[in-house]
This record gives sequence, structure tokens and C-alpha cells, in this order.
Amino acid sequence: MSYDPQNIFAKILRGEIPCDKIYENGHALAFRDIHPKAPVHVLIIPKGAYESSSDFSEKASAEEIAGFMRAVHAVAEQTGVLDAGYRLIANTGANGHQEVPHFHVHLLGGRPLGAMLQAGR
Ligand code: DGP
Repeated sequence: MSYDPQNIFAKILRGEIPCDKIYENGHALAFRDIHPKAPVHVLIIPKGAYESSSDFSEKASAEEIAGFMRAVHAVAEQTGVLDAGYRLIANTGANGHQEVPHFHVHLLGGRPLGAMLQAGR
């Protein structure tokens, strides 16, 4: 699978579609999820064209990875969830239920989130 430059997050990065921006640095952009599942639900995406978590971890430079992770921390700090805690999710591929083929991490918080997954094999 090759990166699709017409995916919705690529359009947000190019400014073709608006977003509720929370934070931006040289390597990452963070904005509120359009369908929030918690009081705080922010998506953090790299500015580079990476389709998934695997693609990003395999191919991104050390600077891109550092910039991305710093953005995750900045969002946690800015949204006030550092002390109470929060959850990071990176849905990847078909079994991971990844809908948008541009790597993104969901940062969720603002209430107790319960167990990570329902039991099941
Ligand atoms: P997933 O690929 O399943 O990890 O989740 C994609 C998320 O992206 C989903 O929670 C909804 C969100 N989303 C989809 N389209 C848009 C959009 O145009 N704007 C924003 N802010 N979020 C979007």
C-alpha cells in the first residue's frame, strides 16, 4: 500500500480542510477529533507522509520521531490531562481498525477511561 495524498489528514495538513488546532511544531500537528470519545480527544499527526504507525517507526528520521513525541507531551500538558492521566491509541491497519491512512495517535482523557479493551481472544 502506498501513501494516498488525498486522505483527509493530508488535506488538513495542506490547509484544504479546517481543523480545531491544539498544537503544532516543525514535525507534527495536533487537532481535536471530529467525533470525540472523551472530554479530551486530540489527534496528533506527523507532517510527513506516513500511512501508519509501522511506516512512521520504520522510516521517519530521529528528528521527526522526537518532534512527534514532543508534540504528544505538549498536547497532554496543554489539555490538562498530565496529572490525572490519559490514553494514547494508534490504530494500525485492518485489524487495528485504522480508518484514515495517515499515521495518527489519539490522545484521550478528561475522565476515567476504563479497561483498554473488552476481554476476548
Ligand atoms: P482511526 O483511523 O480509526 O484511528 O480514526 C480516525 C479518526 O479521525 C476518527 O476518530 C475520526 C477522525 N476524523 C475523521 N475525519 C476527520 C476530520 O475531517 N477532522 C477531524 N478533526 N477528525 C476526523
